[in-house]
Amino acid sequence: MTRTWPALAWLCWGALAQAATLQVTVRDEQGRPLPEAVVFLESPEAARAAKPLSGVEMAQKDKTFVPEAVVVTRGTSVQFPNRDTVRHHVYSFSPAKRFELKLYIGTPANPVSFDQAGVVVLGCNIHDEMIGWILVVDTPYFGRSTGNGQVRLNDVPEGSYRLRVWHSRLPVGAPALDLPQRLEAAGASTTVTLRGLTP
Ligand SMILES: [Cu+2]
Repeated sequence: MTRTWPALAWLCWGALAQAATLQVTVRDEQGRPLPEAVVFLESPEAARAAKPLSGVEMAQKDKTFVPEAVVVTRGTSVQFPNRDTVRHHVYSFSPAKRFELKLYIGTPANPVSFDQAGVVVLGCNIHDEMIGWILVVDTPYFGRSTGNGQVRLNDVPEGSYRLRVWHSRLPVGAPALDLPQRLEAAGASTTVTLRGLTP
């Protein structure tokens, strides 16, 4: 009889796990606040809680990707509307997603589905200067740092995570920073430094 208690206690604890807030400050190697860093929390539970996003676009306007970088959850389909009058030919050779959208104007009929977590670097066959990024994450807990280098992740269940930090100025192919992060109900705050950024 008493043997069932630990299991019951575990179930109750799971149901009562409280949502907490993680505050992250991201800095560059010189200690300056780093805007536009993507911060996300990974765990097996987070992967199970992640759902594909809807209505995500990576447009092209004035021969640039707009926005320059997009964060999506695994399984998200992304549209690539061309808002220029010239044709684009968007491709990626990244292991997380290889694809190409051959010369087109307007919006290609089929969105591109991103089913594997990782960094997808986008280019255009016609315009070499065009570069964009799609960061595919396997968690619903992500955010982007503002001008002061800060990110708040709200409503995250307490638990043990891997704190990941990525920026488009990391060298191509470099993995996101990866640190253990414990989150208690009272919340937590931490400061991380991203090294090796390109100018
Ligand atoms: Cu182009």
